[in-house]
Amino acid sequence: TFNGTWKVDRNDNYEKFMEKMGINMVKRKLASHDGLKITIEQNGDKFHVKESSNFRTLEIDFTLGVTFEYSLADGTELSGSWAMEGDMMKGTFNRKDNGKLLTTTRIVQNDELIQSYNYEGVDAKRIFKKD
Ligand code: MYR
Repeated sequence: TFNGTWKVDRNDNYEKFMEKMGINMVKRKLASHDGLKITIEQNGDKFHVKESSNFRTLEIDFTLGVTFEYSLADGTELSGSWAMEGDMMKGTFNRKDNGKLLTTTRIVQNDELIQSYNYEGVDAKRIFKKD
């Protein structure tokens, strides 16, 4: 289950990923130590996610398979949706500014939530532990 509060523990290739996204070095440095915490409440197809980091706090509701809008901390807007594939969440989003695809997955393994990201051929991961 994805339910619970998850705090980022470590990143894998996240700075390279952000560079590909066009985020400048100062912001990348800050973002790689953003203390991101996410609280996930799943009820069937419906999710409520609370996000908090050094940058902001926000709450978002979405339903699997239903398109919604999401803005990154730097203001970049995405539009897309999450789907469930087995025990993996698969997100398919497009940047609104250039139309390019950003894909992401979430899976819980060994008490860790692993979120992967892909943009323009660059893969990254953020690994979260139960808070
Ligand atoms: C959620 O489920 O937490 C809300 C929706 C998340 C949408 C996609 C997340 C992609 C985040 C990419 C971070 C990139 C930073 C450069």
